[in-house]
Parts: sequence; structure tokens; C-alpha cells
Amino acid sequence: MKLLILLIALLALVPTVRAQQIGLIANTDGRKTVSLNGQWQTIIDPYESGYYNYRYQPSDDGYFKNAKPKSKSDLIEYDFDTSATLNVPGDWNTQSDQLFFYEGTVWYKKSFDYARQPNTRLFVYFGAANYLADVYLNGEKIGQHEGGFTPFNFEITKLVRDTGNFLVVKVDNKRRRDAVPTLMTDWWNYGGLTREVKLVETPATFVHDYLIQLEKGSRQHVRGWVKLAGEKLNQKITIRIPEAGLSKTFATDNNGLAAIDFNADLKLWSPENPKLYEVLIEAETDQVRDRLGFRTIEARGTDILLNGRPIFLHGVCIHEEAPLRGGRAYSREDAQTLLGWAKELGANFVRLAHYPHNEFMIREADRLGILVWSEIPVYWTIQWENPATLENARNQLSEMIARDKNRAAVVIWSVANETPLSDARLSFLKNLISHARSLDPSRLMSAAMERHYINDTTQMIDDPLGEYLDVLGCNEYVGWYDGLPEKADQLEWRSKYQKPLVMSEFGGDALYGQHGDALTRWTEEYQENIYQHQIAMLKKIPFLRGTSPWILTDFRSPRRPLPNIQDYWNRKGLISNRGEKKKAFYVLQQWYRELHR
Ligand code: GCB
Repeated sequence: MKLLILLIALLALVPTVRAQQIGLIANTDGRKTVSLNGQWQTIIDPYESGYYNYRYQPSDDGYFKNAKPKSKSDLIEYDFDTSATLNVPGDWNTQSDQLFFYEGTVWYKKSFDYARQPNTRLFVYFGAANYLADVYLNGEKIGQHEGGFTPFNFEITKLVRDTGNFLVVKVDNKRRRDAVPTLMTDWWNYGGLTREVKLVETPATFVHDYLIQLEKGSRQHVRGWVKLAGEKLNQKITIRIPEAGLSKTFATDNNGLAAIDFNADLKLWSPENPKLYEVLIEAETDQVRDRLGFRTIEARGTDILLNGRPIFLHGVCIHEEAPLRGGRAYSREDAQTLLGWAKELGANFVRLAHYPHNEFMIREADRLGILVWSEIPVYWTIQWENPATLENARNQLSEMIARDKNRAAVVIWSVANETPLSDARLSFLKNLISHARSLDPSRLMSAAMERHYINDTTQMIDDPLGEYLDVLGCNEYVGWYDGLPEKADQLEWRSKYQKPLVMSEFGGDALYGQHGDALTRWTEEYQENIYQHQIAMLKKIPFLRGTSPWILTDFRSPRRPLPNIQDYWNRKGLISNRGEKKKAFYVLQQWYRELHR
């Protein structure tokens, strides 16, 4: 009896099984996965009653318990199983009229069975949840994630059961002053589980992450690392590139880390020939495969060099909005349509604004040979002095780089868009830049900076941030917010820095089908006029090495209410939200065709 009491007392001391957390698993594509996409049961919870009790304390009995009445007298005021459903992936705003402008909490629930094999580990992986996600499995909290555009995963090995699992996610897209982005943006705050959700199975010790790429400036030397996670950290790692007849073996250290270093004669990836090699990363207990391109990217003087040769980035900005269907883009087909239009425009480059886009975009860009600028939503007026805001931005940057660092298409990481000058801002952004460089020493760093007039006809680029960047980015709206289109004709651009400039935004609004003379706002002719004068001006900037006008397609914005013209759309698209090409599209296309020759 005493023994029994002792045993019960001991058991009470054992903490409840808590799920472990591990950083992002690289390349879940190359693994055994089970999709949790499809309809999820959802509860709209504007007061967060499923999370807080009436004293506004976190409740032990929240909706994450997925409770059911045990008797006919039991009182339970929610029921996932009879609630409405939403499709995952997908924003909630475009799936239900009552959620169109909604900003708050929605609870999602999905049930699943999973017979886990011995010696395997299981993770639940989210492509993205905007903005704050609290994740529970079988009534237990497994983690929280902040940031609406980057992937995350939680381990559920110990909590998962063969049958009857319920995964509950509280997704909250309320804007916050201290968040990244902050309260004010010029894009729709689409909420929800906006990207795919899946279970990822791995061996007990597995290839957690890797970086395999050409060393900066070298066209033969492949350098990188492979990292194992698990108990058996000392292993042999073989990197194989069958098509190149390559097989190289390395050993991991006690932390499971192996340095990769070998010479290879590989066809280089470029927009003209986006060559991808199948690469196998084989450990003793695991193997993953990936398709990798090999290329170098450098900035020298005012030039951008791809594979050692100067290149002009002729591109366009894109928001992650689904063409034709509307709402957040999330699928390979969405990526193919958007990047297909960019190709038709003659682009070899896209700026994916203003946050990391879904992985299909990057993978398709890799396949199509389109160079990518990828950025985090450090936009306008972030809280520069708030250490938690900095930590949040650093984390979003880490997650963006963790997911996409092996993609040849990505050549530029950008840390900020149009942020106002101050010492606090500079030290915040310097911190992000050195963080990115420590995670990925090979890519170019940029930001859309501030610039100003030193007289009526001279624009000066001397933002102190420029000193820390490899590529200068500038947004300008001469002809739209800044004078009339002709103003561009007299404009001269100067820079304090001997560095390449990408004009990362310019343009103006036009409603497709609205016609008039070239000085009537909102007409296709006005927009066309802007592009004509802009192109003439851009051609005269000696240090210009790229352009990404604003923007490929019209996109939703709560800041754009003008009836019958905007109707909550930013109309700066070269293509309308219905896929119709405006006149300016053809003006730009013609210039890009000339550049291509
Ligand atoms: C900008 C912003 C972009 C806006 C655009 C506009 O400078 O970077 O997010 O949507 O201007 O249309 O005003």
C-alpha cells in the first residue's frame, strides 16, 4: 500500500508530457508528409472567450479542449463539430462575407488519425498563420508563433495518438503597434491559416537543415553545412549529385554539424538557363533530396554580378494575392500565373513585397529562372526602440532565410521598406543586416530606403542605411504622389554611395477600362504617361542596375476607399484584379524587350 502511495506521489511529480520544439525543418518536400489541408471546423471569437475567462485570465478550459457535454445537463457553449468550416490553406476574409473586414480571433480544429511507426518523430508544420497562432494538440498547448508570413513547426511525437487526435489553432490577426508589420500597411490584413498545414515524419535522428551553395565569388567551390537533430549526432554524411557524377562524404561533429566543402564543375543557374540539379543529402539514419541551382551573386562598384557577369534586374513588384480568385495566393497554380505574367512582361526579376511569399513562388522562380528579392514586413513605422519588436523582426528574418536559403533564385534579402530616418531605426536595421549576413553570407542585402530632394530637380540618395547595404533600393512616385508625369524629365539622380541602385517602386493608379487624356487621374492613359516619362528618366541614371515598378496586379487595400475607382483596391497594377492588362503593361514590356536584346 505504502509503495502504491509512493508510486502515485512520484507520478504526480512527473511533469505532463510537453512537446519539444525544434527549429524549422528544411525542405519538408523531400520527406514523408500527410496533408491537413481541406475543411477545418472554425469558431469566430471576437472577445477571445475561448481563451480568457470572464476575469480576463487565460482559462484552463478553453476551446482548445474541444469539450463535449457528458450528460444532458452539462453546459458547454461551443461546439466545433456543428460550427462553420473554412478551407485551409486560405484567408478567412475572402471565404465568408462576415469575415471580410474581420480582425480578431478565429479558432480552427482538425481531427486526424496517425499510426506513428517506432523510431520516428512527427511534426506539425504550418506554411504560415496570420498573425499570432496558439497551437494545441489533444487539449495540450504545443506552441505559439508570431509573424504572418513564415513557416514554423512543432514536434508532436509524444502527444500524437493512433486515432482521434484533434489539432486546434487559435489564429489572431489583430494589428498591434509593437508588431511586425505594425498598425499601418497598404495591404489587406488577411487572417487565418493562409498556407498549407501538414504532418512531417522523420527518423529519430534526421537531417534537420542544410545549406549547399557556391562560395561567394567562386564558380567551382561548393560550400555549406548539414545539421542533424536527434540522439545519434555523429554520422557520415554523403552529398550526391548524380547528374554531375559527384559523391562526397563528410562527418558530423558532436553537435551533429558537418561542414561541406568540395570542388565541382557544374552548369551554372541563370535566367537564361535555370539549371537545377537533383542533390541527395544522405546520413546514416536519413536521407533527403532537393533540386538545387548553383550560381554566384555579388555587388562590385555599381554593378550587380551574376556568375561574375554584370546583370540588369528588369522586374516588377508582386503582392501575394491570388490572381482572378482574390485573397491570399497559396498554390503552385497561383505562383505559375503570377510569375507567368511577370515573364510575359519580360521580367528576369521580381520583388516579392512586402513579406515572405509562399514557398511555391520561390520554387517556381527557381524553375523559371526569375531572380527574387525577398523581404520581411518591417514597413513604415515600426517601434524601433522596442527590444521585443526587434526580436520579432529578427525571428521573421531567420525563418525567411531558413526556408529559402537553398534557392538559387533568391539573390536579395531586404530588411525594410520606407522607414523614416532616426538613430534608433538605423541601429535596428543594422542589427537585422548583420543577423542576415551571419545566417547567409552569400546574398546581397538591400532595403527600400529614404531619399530626398536637394533642389527642385535633384534627388539625393544619402540615407545612412546605404552604407550597410550591398544594393540600394529606392521607391519614388514622381508623376503620382510627386508632381505630374512630366516632372521626371528634368530629374537628376545622385547617390552618396558607389553602389548599384534598384528603383524598387514607381508607378500610379489606373482603373482598367477607364480612358481619358494623359493627364486625367485614374485612366489607363495617365498611368501609361507615367511609365513613359519614368522609363526615359531611368535610362539616364548611371548607377541604376534594376527596376521593380509598383506593381504587377491590383491588390486589396483598406486605405483605398474611393467609390467606383478603388473600392478598396490599390489600382497601381499593370494588370487588373481580373487579369486584364492595362496600357502601361505594354509600355514596360517594350522597354524590357529592348533590354533583353
Ligand atoms: C509605397 C509602398 C507600397 C504602397 C505604395 C502605394 O511606397 O511601399 O506598399 O502600396 O507606395 O501604392 O502608395
